[in-house]
Amino acid sequence: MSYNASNISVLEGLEPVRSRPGMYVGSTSVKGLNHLLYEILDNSVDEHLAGFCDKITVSLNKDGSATVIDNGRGIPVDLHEKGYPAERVIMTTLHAGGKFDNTNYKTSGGLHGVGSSVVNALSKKMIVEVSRDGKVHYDEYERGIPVVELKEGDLLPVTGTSKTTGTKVTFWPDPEIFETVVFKADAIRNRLKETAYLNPSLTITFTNARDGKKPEIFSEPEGISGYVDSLAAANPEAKRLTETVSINGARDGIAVSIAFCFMQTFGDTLVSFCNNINTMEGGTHVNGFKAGFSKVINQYARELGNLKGKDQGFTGNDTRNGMIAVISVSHPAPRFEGQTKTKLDNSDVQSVITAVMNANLQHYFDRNLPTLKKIIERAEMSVKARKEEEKIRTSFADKKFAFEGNGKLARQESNDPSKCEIFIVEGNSAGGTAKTGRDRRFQAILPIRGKILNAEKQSMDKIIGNEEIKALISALGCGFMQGYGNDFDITKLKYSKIIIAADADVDGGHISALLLTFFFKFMPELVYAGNVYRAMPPLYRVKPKRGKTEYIYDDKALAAYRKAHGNNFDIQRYKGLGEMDAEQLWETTMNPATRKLKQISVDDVVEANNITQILMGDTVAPRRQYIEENADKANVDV
Ligand code: 1YM
Repeated sequence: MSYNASNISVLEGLEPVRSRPGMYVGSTSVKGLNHLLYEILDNSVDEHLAGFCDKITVSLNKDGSATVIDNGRGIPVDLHEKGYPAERVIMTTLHAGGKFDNTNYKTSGGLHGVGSSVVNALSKKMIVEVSRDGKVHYDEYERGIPVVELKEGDLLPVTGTSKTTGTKVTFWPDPEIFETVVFKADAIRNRLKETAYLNPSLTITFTNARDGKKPEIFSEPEGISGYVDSLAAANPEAKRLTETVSINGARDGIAVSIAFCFMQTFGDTLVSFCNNINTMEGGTHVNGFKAGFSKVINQYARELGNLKGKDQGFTGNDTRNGMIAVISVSHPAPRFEGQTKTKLDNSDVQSVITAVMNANLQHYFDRNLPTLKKIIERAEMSVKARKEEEKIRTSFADKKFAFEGNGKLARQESNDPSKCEIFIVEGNSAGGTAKTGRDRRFQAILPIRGKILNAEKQSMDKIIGNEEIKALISALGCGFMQGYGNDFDITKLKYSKIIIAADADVDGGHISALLLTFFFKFMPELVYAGNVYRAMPPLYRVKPKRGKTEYIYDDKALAAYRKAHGNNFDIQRYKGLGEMDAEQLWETTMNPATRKLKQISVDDVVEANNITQILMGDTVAPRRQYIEENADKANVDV
């Protein structure tokens, strides 16, 4: 490849991306890798939002590349003012500004094609094929550098004819940049499904050539109300109390879509988006929704006489007990804040939502009184339940000391939370070994027995009545939130690391999935703040005839070890933590100098939630399939 003048400027242009990839795609782990695909996808979704595309195809190919195809207008290929085809400028300029900086352009979080150049820079190879004006225009890059040489004024080579228009991008992520170049298909699948719900007139086809299954088609004409229905259906044990209500409105250039229903469950499930970005941490749209909803319900309750003169009104939580809601807003200039930059910050959104709720929700309830009455009944029950809970809570607080004293929690000596860790250890025998093996100066051990309750499904009193959960909440010292009387306070947390130590098998994976679900539901801040970890115990212990014992943490490492040592070694497979003696457990899993920990992120929780749903749901087939598919894996990575 020769470096002409344009190549050099390209190199300079994309250089920052290659030298600091984390700045542009978050990380060089599998998360950053998936992010590459989302950047390209977002450009196609933007084209859909602009009104020109209704089909997107995403494929994970056998050769490790990924392809995204849309049937939009096709990226412009005419000569840009710099004398090169617009496509080339878009793919090689970090902040494609000027002509392309169209601020009226609706966006799905992608930055008007800005993301494409980042993907280009971080790909070993990328091919762009644009169908436009009856032709297929071709361009190709390696690590961001054009392979097709163009002189100033040249157009892209034409490789064929086409009756349709659209863009096809295929890229091979660069193994020099990423720790792994194997996309996480489940996360991509979830993302595509979510995108389909948020864009009801879009059809997305997903092919994962690696699993040999048929392509999946995601088309959700019901939009977010279909999303609410699918969340409701994910909990088949729970009875539905109302149909799904849709509220739509727009004010001051901010569009609002809300769908909700009520189930006979405890607490609420709110899923929110701004410009198609999942706002995991909520924000002004969620606050506006909560305030608006509570206000409308309280007003009606007084009008209808359910609340009388001096009665205290329903709390927001009372009015949302059992609610599943999806809130989606689009904003011309969204700002995000929070630990993971997924909390909407624009204050104008709050008043717009409250206003839309006031007008449109009343309009709905005036015509659907039975639904309103069910919701008010539910709120009344919630008030009763809340008072009961408060009683349980007080007695629970009184008994706190008793749990600590019941011999389960092995406390550490230090009282400095920043230095202390707690291991939540599955099984009494492993718990005993961990108590012996630990460094008691700063490590506490909490053994838990069997499977804790599924925090997604169980009612509040069952959860706080569960011995394992009581011991856990009590040990952490920071209270817990959700539901009634929120006393969560992260500053009271007694440990800086909460480490889940479960067996490296399907059951262990399940138990950590349940614990993660519990943490996220009742102490989400701990996850956001990065306090929750999973211990990564080894799968094997190997000892050659001559030479020292080593621990092996995954099957890939074992294969490498076999290559190096032939079959001349003894091998012990650990089926569970309980098979290690105290010294081994310390060395492999607990000693900060030698152990491996995985910090739990919000993404892990999302996945854990999916797994818990598969494993705990009523439907047997997906559960059996999951267990069968994972039975051979000693380590289910949740
Ligand atoms: C598989 C990835 O990038 N599709 C795509 C991108 C663009 C357009 C159409 C497009 C936009 C506009 C006009 C416009 C992009 N255009 C630009 C830029 N799919 C994919 N489809 N014509 C076509 O925004 O006015 C950047 S991306 F910069 F030209 F606007």
